[in-house]
Amino acid sequence: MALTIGIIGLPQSGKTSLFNALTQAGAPIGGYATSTVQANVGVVQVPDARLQPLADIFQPKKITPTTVEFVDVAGMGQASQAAKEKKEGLSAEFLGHIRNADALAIVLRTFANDNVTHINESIDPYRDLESLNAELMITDLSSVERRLERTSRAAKSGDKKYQQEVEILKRFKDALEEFKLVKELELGQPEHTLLKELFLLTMKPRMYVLNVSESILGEANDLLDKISAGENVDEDTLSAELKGIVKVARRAKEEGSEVAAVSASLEAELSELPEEDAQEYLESLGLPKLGADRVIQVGYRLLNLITFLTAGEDEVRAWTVTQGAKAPEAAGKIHSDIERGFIRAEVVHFNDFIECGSFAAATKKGVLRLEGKEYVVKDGDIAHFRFNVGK
Ligand SMILES: Nc1nc2c(ncn2[C@@H]2O[C@H](COP(=O)(O)OP(=O)(O)OP(=O)(O)O)[C@@H](O)[C@H]2O)c(=O)[nH]1
Ligand SMILES: [Mg+2]
Repeated sequence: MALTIGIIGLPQSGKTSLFNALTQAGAPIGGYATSTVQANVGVVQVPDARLQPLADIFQPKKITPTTVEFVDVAGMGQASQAAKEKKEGLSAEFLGHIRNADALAIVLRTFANDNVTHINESIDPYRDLESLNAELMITDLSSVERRLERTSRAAKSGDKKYQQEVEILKRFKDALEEFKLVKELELGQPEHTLLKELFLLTMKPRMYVLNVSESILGEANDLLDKISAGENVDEDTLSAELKGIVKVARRAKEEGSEVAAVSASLEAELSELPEEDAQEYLESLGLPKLGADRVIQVGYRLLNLITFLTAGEDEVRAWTVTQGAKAPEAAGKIHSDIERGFIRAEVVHFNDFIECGSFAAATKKGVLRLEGKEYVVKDGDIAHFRFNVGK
């Protein structure tokens, strides 16, 4: 189960640069609006500050972080004229890459660079976001309308199930026509069931990645922090770019999306250096730690994922489960046999473990517990599963 984050945005917004910063894949970037047609796919390790302290204790042969996959696709805003006239939205090829993404990272150009064409001519990340949203909404609208046509026909038989579906689809249609994201609606169980089949783009959890010039990266991050903390921001004194950032951040807060600022080209260059050198260079510029790491971590959170750990002399390892997963499901990530033969889990939270320094000390202190099938795994749990496959 590779969880995937789709990187989308207008042409020349820095998607491939971000992809390279994230994956260190060195995919070719374009200085001209010819847009990547082929998708770039890469798997990245999720940085986790808990792995090293555990490794210091266990001295394992191997340290294995958990991973997320990123897909970098062609720029949007270039839907063929024919498709636009028919109001079909995005091309089938583009959709093929993005329909199955579990979340979206939406890259918004906020850097000035006279050598790089901007299809909307000026720097305005909020306007660009609106135009991207419009395309996503038109695409969703066409999926919803097609389904509505089919369901309406079926509902004529008087079947209650279809009638309810028609009601739901109409609600989606109205929302999209009013320029709302489907994810902004209040959704109950019947809606969620239907949404599983519709793969709507405006339903996906999203993160806005403001791709800023390195000269304003520090300020951009300060602003994002202030807005997320609900502090006041005096907009009058801000430059046009920073105003744009504030608008995007407010919108993100309102709709429950995440937001991050990076300098994609700087980070793509830095990703080719050894990590320590990159970190040192950033510090010499007075910049915070790598934004790419933040994008990975935020993406991971967006997907509603949590990490549990296993630790021993062979390996210290991070594993991914969905929030709410119970102990046997977590065990199944390691091996299906362990899920099948699950007996109990020995669980100690990372923080407690680090205080104790060993499993023996944790047991003595009573922070290492035995948990059963119904135990809901928490982020940062260190687990050891007892199982019996002989059954
Ligand atoms: N100054 C500056 N230039 C950038 C930044 N990010 C990207 N660029 C430049 O913008 C151009 C386009 O970057 P890409 O990463 O190829 O953008 P893209 O969104 O993948 O472009 P398409 O795939 O063609 O849609 C390249 O010349 C990059 O060097 C940035 O943060 N600052
Ligand atoms: Mg590209």
